[in-house]
Amino acid sequence: MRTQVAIIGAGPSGLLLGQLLTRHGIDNIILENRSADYVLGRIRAGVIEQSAADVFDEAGVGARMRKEGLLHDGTQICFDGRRHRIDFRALAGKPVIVYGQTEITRDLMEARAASGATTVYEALDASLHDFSGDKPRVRYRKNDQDFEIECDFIAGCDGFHGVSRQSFPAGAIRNFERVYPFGWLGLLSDTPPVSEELIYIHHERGFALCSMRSHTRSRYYLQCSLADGVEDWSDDRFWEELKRRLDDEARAKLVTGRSIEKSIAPLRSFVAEPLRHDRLFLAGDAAHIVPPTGAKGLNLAASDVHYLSEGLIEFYRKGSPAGLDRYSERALARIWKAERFSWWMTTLLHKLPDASDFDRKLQHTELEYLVSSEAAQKSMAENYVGLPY
Ligand code: FAS
Ligand code: PHB
Repeated sequence: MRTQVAIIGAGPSGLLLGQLLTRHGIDNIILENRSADYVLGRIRAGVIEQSAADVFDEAGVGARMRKEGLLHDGTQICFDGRRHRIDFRALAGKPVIVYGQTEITRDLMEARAASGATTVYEALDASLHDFSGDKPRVRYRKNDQDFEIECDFIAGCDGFHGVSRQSFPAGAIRNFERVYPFGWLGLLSDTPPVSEELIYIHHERGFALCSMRSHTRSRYYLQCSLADGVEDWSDDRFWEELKRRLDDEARAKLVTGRSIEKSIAPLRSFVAEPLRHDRLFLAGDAAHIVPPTGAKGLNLAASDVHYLSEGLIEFYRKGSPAGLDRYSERALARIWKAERFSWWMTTLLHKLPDASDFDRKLQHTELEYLVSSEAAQKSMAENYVGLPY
């Protein structure tokens, strides 16, 4: 088989890149080692920046998001049992869109199927070859048969545990990482949200987040120990712990119900540099991970793909490598700012196990400063709604 761009991974990054390239007449094949149903079954991000929404529009997959997504003009920060609103519209001039990653992925899958572009699901043991020359190749196995794809470029969109970043030659990539000593226990339920906007809660028992997918479907998170397994958390235990961390008004409004999904995600900050080795590029979680506190993971994937697709389109349309040569530096500039913000939100809001009394006083002072300073709120708002591309 031959294509122009071989994409590894059919998560949001791979599907979005594939859709943009296809719309510009650039042939591409996506290899995904899981089934489409498995990919759709993963419950992840919920908040879309306007800039990412614009990329989804450009890819022709923004219609349902614009119709069904919820526009949020602000968010709530809760500590000491009191809520404080951060007004995105007033402080940063725009809202965010609350729309589940699952739905974006579904929209991208449907658009790709309609375009006739090739996605190979359950493509196993992908291996990347000769990407330092001008004839890169990707090999994979499907139904006990071996296949090989010749291509011009390989886009590694295969997430943190994928094969692409691991395929960089030894010494050709540097990893920067911070692992947090706690996880997020997430629960999805067909119950009405406790408030119109998201509530980020700093509590002595641990962080909690009240989010949503619609007016009838809620998404909640509790900071939990990394020693916890999902089996340790019955629905009843989850709801009782969440009630302890909610303020009085939210506790009174909380509607509990059966979980339709429950999972624990570890939290880490991670960046790989550079994002390119000759004809192999990294985008999305293959290149970086952020703690979900700042709702940046999916949105960074969108900006990476925006930059990379621009470079590839310029290469095929004008024969210029300039955009591809700038990709890594351009993407990393925005990635590191999102890493900073996600780290700041995480250390501000979570119960930090190894914090001294001084650290805890400083954390509380940071919260008090945020809710009492317009300048501090403006900084949070401009980062939360998304810095410019
Ligand atoms: P993804 O990991 O989504 O997709 C990579 C794809 O590549 C997967 O489908 C995988 O099966 C495939 N793949 C892997 N190895 C392969 C191989 N060798 N061959 C072929 N295919 C391969 N972000 C937020 O903003 N908010 C959140 O609340 C949030 N929660 C998250 C919870 C979890 C458990 C995780 C892991 C991430 C979460 N994220 C969250 C971040 C998440 O939304 C990512 O940023 C987003 O999925 C990035 O998309 P991709 O880069 O496509 O990576
Ligand atoms: C979610 O709804 O899944 C969500 C929202 C905001 C975050 C993280 C996750 O910061």
